[in-house]
Amino acid sequence: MRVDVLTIFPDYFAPLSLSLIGKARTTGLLDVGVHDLREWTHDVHRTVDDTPYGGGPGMVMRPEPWGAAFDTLLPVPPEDLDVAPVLIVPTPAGERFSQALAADLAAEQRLIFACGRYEGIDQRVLEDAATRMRVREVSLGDYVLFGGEVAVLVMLEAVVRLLPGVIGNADSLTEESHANGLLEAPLYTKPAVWRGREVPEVLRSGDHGKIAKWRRAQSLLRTAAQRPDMLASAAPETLDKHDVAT
Ligand code: 6GU
Repeated sequence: MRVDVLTIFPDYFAPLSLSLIGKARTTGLLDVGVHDLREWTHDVHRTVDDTPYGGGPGMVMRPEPWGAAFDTLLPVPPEDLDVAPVLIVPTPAGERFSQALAADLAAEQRLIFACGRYEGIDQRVLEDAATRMRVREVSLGDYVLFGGEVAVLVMLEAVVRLLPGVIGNADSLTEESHANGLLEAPLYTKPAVWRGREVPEVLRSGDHGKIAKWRRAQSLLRTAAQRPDMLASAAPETLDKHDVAT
């Protein structure tokens, strides 16, 4: 997968050299380019923002540097939008990011992230980009960040770990929270007793059928306690006959 990030703070992306994302890059599973948007300014102050038309607080990102940057990253407009990159614009005004969206993005060849700062980006940038890319405005949740940079780190981590070959044991991806519409059961490791607290006996029983049932019950209880919204909106097949007490 090829990923380009446009930002006025490239230093935010130093962590992309660490840990498993760094390894995905050195092994060639992931190719990342981080670009300073100010490279596409021409004035002495390298201006990227201006006051909002119609008034209001703060500043808005001017369209010209973005347009020039997209022209550089995508010099030939794709024949077909289906094979065009996906442009992701992090904004609290976007659709909610989710494991399902991460999985969709992990199936793409090329992603471009456009990190807004200040109050946001001139909307014409997104309209113009949509003639050459599949544009998605994406929000992490109902709170406001200074800019899109940290949100891009979050989204990239969720996407990259789904790329084939990045996580050694693919079972990790199917067992985890949000993989199946429920939260994962609690986890335990050695020692069997720690500060007087015992690991649940069933997990040490070696009875894989009992263990699976216990984990399923714990998943349901935890989801009901922490995320009742997930149970309320669960597809019927998320819950099944195994969940009826016997
Ligand atoms: Cl994706 N970007 C910004 N700037 N703020 C946010 C967000 C994204 N998601 C929640 N708040």
